[in-house]
Amino acid sequence: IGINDDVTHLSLPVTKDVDVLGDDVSQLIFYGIGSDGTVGANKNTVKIIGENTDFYAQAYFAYDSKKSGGVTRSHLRFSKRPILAPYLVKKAGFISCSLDTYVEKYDMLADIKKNGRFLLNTTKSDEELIEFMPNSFKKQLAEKNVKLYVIDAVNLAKDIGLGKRTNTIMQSAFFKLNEQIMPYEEAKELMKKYAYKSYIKKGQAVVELNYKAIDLGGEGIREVPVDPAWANLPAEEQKAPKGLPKFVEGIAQPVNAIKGYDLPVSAFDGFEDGTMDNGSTAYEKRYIAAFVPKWIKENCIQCNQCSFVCPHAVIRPFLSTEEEVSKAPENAEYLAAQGKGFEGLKFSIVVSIPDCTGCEVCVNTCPGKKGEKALAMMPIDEAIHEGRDKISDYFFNNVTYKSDLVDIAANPKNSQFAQPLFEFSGACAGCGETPYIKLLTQLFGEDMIIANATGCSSIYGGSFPATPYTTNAEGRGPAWANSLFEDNAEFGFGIRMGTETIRSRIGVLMEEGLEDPAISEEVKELNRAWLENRNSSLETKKISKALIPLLEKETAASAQEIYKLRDYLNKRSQWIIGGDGWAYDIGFGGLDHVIANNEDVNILVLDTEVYSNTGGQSSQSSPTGSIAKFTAAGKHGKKKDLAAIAMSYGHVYVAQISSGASMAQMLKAFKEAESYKGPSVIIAYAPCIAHGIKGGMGNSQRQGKLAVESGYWTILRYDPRLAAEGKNPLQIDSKEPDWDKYDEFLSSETRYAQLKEINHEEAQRLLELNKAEAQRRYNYYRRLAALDYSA
Ligand SMILES: Cc1ncc(C[n+]2csc(CCOP(=O)(O)OP(=O)(O)O)c2C)c(N)n1
Ligand code: SF4
Ligand code: SF4
Ligand code: SF4
Repeated sequence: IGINDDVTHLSLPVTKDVDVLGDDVSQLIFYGIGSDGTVGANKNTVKIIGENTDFYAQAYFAYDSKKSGGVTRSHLRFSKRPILAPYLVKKAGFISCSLDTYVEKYDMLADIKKNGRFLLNTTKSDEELIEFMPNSFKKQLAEKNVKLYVIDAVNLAKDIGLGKRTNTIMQSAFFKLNEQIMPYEEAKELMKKYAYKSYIKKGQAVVELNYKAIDLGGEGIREVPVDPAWANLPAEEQKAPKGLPKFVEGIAQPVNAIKGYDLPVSAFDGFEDGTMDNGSTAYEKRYIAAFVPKWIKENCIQCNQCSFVCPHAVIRPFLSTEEEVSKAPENAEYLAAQGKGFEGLKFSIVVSIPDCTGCEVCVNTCPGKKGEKALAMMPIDEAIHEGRDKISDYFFNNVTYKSDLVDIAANPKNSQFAQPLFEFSGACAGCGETPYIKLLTQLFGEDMIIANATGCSSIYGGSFPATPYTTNAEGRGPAWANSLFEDNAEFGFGIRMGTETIRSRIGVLMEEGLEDPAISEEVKELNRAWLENRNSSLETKKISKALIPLLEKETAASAQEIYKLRDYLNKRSQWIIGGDGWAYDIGFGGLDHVIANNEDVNILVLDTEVYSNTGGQSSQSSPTGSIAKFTAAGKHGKKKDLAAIAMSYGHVYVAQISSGASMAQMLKAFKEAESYKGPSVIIAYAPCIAHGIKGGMGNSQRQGKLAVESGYWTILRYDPRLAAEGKNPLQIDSKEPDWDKYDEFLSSETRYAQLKEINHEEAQRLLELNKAEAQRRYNYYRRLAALDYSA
């Protein structure tokens, strides 16, 4: 324990670790990718060894705060004597690493013993690997006389049909290389026994796949000879890019390299209050995907759907001018841009290779041409080899966004020409929540203030030192803060009241200015325009642009005060965001109180139908029969109808949306909610890893579509402005459901499909109730939508 306090000089010096454990203690570290199952496999390993040998076991798991795709470290010890040592392993005899790009990112060998063994999962050949490993890594391998083993678990898993799950293969490889703990054949039998327990709920087929993975893990290892001459390699030049923001260089990068512990107190100078620089995720460059999409331009219809659905804002359409084309890397690809106003521009779909999670949502959504998709996955090594990361670097940093050429809010295609001000978040690959937030920032990001409830959206939204909320070329972007789980609606409401109080002060000053002969006529004209259009984002944006430079020259006290308050001239777009655990349950009282008031706030509920962030506990949004934590045998109660509750007020704008079902309806709902001068509630169906979608999260958008087609989820909009015109305010936007597809939907998600296995007798009854409830809700909306409002 210690602290390097170079500010108050009250340091507690950090002493060197002392390792008092003998060589008879096996000390191991496993580097994994968040949600790849490494931690789960290690917990299993601890059970296997702890329960079946006379070894004592110690395990400690360290994570970052990415929802998935971050780095996990499992610190394990096994010994015949009781283990009296702090948890973090500092002298490992064996280190396993599930992702080869970590070799460049983390100083993993700092913690390996002399003569230790290092196991790496890589698709690279020996030659490619030797070329790829940085000198500092090779040098340590040679100096510490480490034995280097590799296994291509990625392709082994793919070949046997396990997709991206490499954890069991890596676990088996670990046992093969650590027979000092247990003979491999015995370990193999035990691994199979424990795999059966872990996976039988998912069916015998999954169990069999894991058996195969266990067999392959022992067979697929090869040793890569370490050249003793590597010890003499010169350390590589530090390639740190120039001009990085102070926050990124001084804090974010060391923390991301797992060197945050070494930071002195002075590194936090200027950041003492916990604020972060915007857009820090753009500097992470995680390279976590094994496969990334490539654009097949011949099949592209320039629809921008890939960009719309990408949960990570990684794939984007760019429009290049001739000049931008001339400066681009040679192998950049283009089509002639289609669309009014795009004459002379070139269209490209570009994937930011280092930020891609490989979720495949874009590929699965791409309509392509005549049945041929315009996107296909390719190995990331190949993409890098072809220089695709350099191309994306050029586009993302040098080609400007041409959003002013179109009305970005007119349709989903246009919306994607706007810069997302929420990018590269640490949400799970394929997350169903993030496309909603991304689109909001494309539409309103410049003037947005977000109050965020605790939940997944607060973790991927801002976990120190990473925030995906970023700024545009003019330095404008969303302001974001997280208060508590239980008070978020009130928190956002309070921010709105605060900003409006300041804007009211501007109004008073402008009224005063109109009477002041010292103020120019030009300024007065703009003051009048502002007073008339104070609540229009479009108009206030235009007015402030013209007014601010003029105010700078005015000497009157009122004008100077307005100049000081200039950040508040634009209408603010106040958003209150959170999950269903917040909105339906713990923050419901506050949400209800806020919508009962007639303030102009917009509430977005990211409805995963469970408390996703804490591992999938049941909420009032979870439907009957769904399996979640606390309802392991299927939920008996009903799903709350939040939309109906909100509609019952009459003055609240309400929408239910599902991006997979209708991008256009989702866009419409966002626009209407923002323009409505009262409270708005949008409930967004968000597929989540907690649902156990068959085929994985690459199908999240397809699932959102099926949910609506089958009647499981109804998309609708309730606009009180229509009632004022004598029209029915409620419109159901989905077609009459095809109820025959209902079972197809339920069977395609483990949260329902499993019920038949674990609660067979109840399954039919509960799932029928689930469907009956969906039908009741749909019929209720239909009746509401048919009411006559003309009288
Ligand atoms: C008062 C309180 N209770 C519990 C928690 C722990 N907690 C943090 S996030 C979360 C779940 C959030 O679920 P939800 O609102 O559905 O959002 P999601 O994670 O699904 O996006 C819980 C229970 C907390 N932070 N505060
Ligand atoms: S694979 Fe996923 S993260 Fe990568 S570009 Fe496609 S949708 Fe985005
Ligand atoms: S979704 Fe497919 S067709 Fe549409 S723009 Fe993207 S790559 Fe082109
Ligand atoms: S909502 Fe689900 S998929 Fe998205 S980040 Fe949270 S746990 Fe992952």
